[in-house]
Amino acid sequence: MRSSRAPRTVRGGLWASALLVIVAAVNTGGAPPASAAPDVYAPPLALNGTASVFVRGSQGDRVIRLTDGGYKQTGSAWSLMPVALGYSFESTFTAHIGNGRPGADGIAFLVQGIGPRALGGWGGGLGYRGIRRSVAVEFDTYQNTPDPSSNHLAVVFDGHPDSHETSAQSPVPLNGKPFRARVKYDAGRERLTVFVRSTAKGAREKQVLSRQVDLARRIGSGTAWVGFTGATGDLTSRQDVYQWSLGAPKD
Ligand SMILES: [Ca+2]
Repeated sequence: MRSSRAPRTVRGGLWASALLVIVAAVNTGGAPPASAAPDVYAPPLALNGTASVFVRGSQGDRVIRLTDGGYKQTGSAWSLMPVALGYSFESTFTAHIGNGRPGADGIAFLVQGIGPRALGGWGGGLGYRGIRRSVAVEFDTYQNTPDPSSNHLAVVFDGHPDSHETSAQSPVPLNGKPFRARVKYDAGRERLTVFVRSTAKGAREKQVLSRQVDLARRIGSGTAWVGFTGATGDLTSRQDVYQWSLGAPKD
C-alpha cells in the first residue's frame, strides 16, 4: 500500500478523539476493532523506501514495518493528516525492533516540515539524516561514534543524528522486546517530553527526555508532518511500529 497521492491537508485541526476513532474505523478495512485501544490512530500513510504496512492479529493492529531485515535499508511513514503545532499533543506507540539478535540501527519519531516524501539516510542516519526542518526523537540500537550507547534515546534537530540536543540511556531494552513510548508536546511551555515503558503488565512509564523546543518556530511552519523513520546498515533489524495514537495530551 504505497501512496502516490498528494497530501490532504486538514487545516486548523485541534486533534479530537472522536475524529481519530472515525479515522481508525474507516481504515481497518473490516478488521476487528482494536479492543482497549479506542484512540488508535490510523490515518492514510505515505510510505517511502523500505516502509510497508499490514494488519496483524485478532486485535487488527496496523503494523508499520520500517525495515524488514535487509542491509542498508531506509524507510519512512508519514501521516497524510498534518498536525497543527500551535496546540499541545501527544503520540504513543509500540515499537518492536530486532530479529532475535543484536541489530541496527533503530527508529525515530519525527515532526517535520518537508513533506510526505521525506526520507533520510541509512545506517546511523536512522532514516532521518538529512531531513531538514525536523525534530526527531530517536530510539537508537547501535552505537555510532557520536552515540552514548547502543540503547539510547535522543532529541535531534534538523536531521543531524550526530548532534544530540539531549540524550539518555533507555530504561528498557530497545532491541529484542516490544516497548511503549509516549512523546508529549506542551505548546504553551514549548517543551517536548519523552516517556518509555516495557509492555509487561503493570510496567511503569519512565520519563527519559525533556527538551525545550518551539516546534512551529523550529520547523518554520504552523503545521507539520508526523511519522516514523528507520534504517539498517551492515547490521540489520526488522523494525515495526504499531498501536499508534495521536491526540490531545491526557495529563
Ligand atoms: Ca546509532
